[in-house]
Amino acid sequence: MNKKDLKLYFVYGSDQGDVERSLEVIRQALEAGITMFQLREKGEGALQGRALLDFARSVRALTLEYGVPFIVNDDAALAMEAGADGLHIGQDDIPPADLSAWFDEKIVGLSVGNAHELAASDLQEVDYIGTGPVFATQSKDDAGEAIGITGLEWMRNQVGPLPMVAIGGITHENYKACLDAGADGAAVISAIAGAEDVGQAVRRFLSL
Ligand code: TZP
Ligand code: MG
Repeated sequence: MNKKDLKLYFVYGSDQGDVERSLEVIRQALEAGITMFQLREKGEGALQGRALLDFARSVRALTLEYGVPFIVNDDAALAMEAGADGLHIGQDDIPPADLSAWFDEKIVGLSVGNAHELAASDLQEVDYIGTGPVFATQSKDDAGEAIGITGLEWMRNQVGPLPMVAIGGITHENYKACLDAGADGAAVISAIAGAEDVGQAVRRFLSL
C-alpha cells in the first residue's frame, strides 16, 4: 500500500441503517479529499445480509469513482463479495496469516494499540497498523485506555517504517500532534461524521 493513503482515513457505517444519508456523508467526504475509507458497520440498527452487501457495493462504486481505497472492517466475506481493496481486523478477529489467499494482493490492516497487543501480533502479513485509542473516544465502547501521544510515539519506534494510522478521539486540535509523533495519518469517525459540514471538516484536516 501507499502510506500516503492513511493521511485522512474516514471510518463509517450506515448510521443505524440510514443508507441514503450515509452514502451522502461518504460522498461529501470523498469529494472533499479523504484518502481512504473503511466500512465499519456496528451497533444498533446495523445492516445485515443482503442489505449490508448492497450498501457495501454502493460504497465500492463511490470509492472507485473517487479513486480512494475501500477497506471493510472485520468481515472478510463481505470484503471479498463487495470487491473491496482490503480488510481491517482487530486483535480478536481472524489472524492475518489465516486470511484467504484473496487478500494476498489486498490491503490488510490490524489494530495494535499497546505493547501487549504488539507482542501478540504477527505483522508479517499486515500492510498497516491502526494504533489507539490515542485519545478518549465515544465511538467504541471497548476501545480500552487512551495511549496518548507518547503511546503513539512509542509504537512508531517499535514498528519502524510500517505504515501506521492513529485512531481514537482525533480532532482538528490534535491531528498535527499525531503526525508529529510518527503517524502517517489519522482514522477518524466522529470529527468527520458528526460535523455540521462534512466537507469542511475534511478540508480542514487536510490543511493542517
Ligand atoms: N478503534 C479504536 S478507537 C475507535 C476505533 C474504531 C473509534 C474512533 O472514533 P472517533 O469518533 O474518531 O474517536
Ligand atoms: Mg474488529
